[in-house]
Amino acid sequence: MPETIEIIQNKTFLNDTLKGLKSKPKTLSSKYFYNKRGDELFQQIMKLDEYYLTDAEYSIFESQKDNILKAFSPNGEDFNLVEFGAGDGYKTKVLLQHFVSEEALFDYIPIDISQHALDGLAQSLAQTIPELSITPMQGDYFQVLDRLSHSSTRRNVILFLGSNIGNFSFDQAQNFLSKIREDINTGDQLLIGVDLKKDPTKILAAYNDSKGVTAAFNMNLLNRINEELGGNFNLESFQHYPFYNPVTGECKSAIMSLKDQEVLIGEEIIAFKKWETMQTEISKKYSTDEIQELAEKCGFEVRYNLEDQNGYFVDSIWS
Ligand code: AVJ
Repeated sequence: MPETIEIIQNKTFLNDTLKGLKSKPKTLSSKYFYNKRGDELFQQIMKLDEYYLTDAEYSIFESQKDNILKAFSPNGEDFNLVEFGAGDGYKTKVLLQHFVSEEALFDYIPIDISQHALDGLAQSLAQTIPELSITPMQGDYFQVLDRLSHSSTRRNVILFLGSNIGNFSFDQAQNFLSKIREDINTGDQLLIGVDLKKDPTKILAAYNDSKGVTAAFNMNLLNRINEELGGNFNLESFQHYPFYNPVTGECKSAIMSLKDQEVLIGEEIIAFKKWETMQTEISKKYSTDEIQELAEKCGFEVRYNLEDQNGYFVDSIWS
């Protein structure tokens, strides 16, 4: 990456970080989790027994792939399959493989802010599903969507998987989905993966696994600040602290200070009280009624709710 871009990006990272740490209560943005180490740790999280979300959505795709294709293209119409934040495509491959073997007419358009992630995905798909027509697009979701809705007469089907919607509060989710609604055309559809409210112990375990992978993922933010912003966080005097509120469905990850201390970030000093927290992430869980409410508020109609056999997770198809 050219040096100037790197400096600009670090400037945004620095500004966001200082702004969050000067807020009350302190926050850090989850969007900075995903550097190289963060990507690796997230891959490990998806393989943990306690992190049930990935398996649940995978099994929904395995058992419902035919119904999903029929929902997207009831009479064999061609379509764009647009994925927001495609990542490694582990679950999406189940659908892609099936759609290709059914000779569905579609172009797979993964969108990601990371060109690195897109390159890896395109490469692995070229090997596993060589017949697939794929057009990766790097950039902001809405810019790409806007371009697609205006340039193509094809139906657009948007995938937003893995409970990524959970990183928004209800209001933020409503804003995000309303913006999608404004950008798309009639007949377009959305498939959105949502983690359901369930036994709080089960949810909390998914964000506080026994191997400490999620703790390392969360605390990696402090490493990143140390390395990229000249911080001096001592990781020993902070602790991963997730907590779940069954009323709001919000599982929040935080990092807690274990003593009164001061931390230097570049030229700035940030003071922490013992037991003070920095909220790093929200992973919101929904009931099916709340999914219905969200869809209606954003101008969508819920067509299908596809649940896994344990009732942990739902892939909701909207039009
Ligand atoms: C990728 C945002 C869906 O919130 O469950 C996993 C990220 N954080 N473990 C989630 C995550 C801690 C994950 N999402």
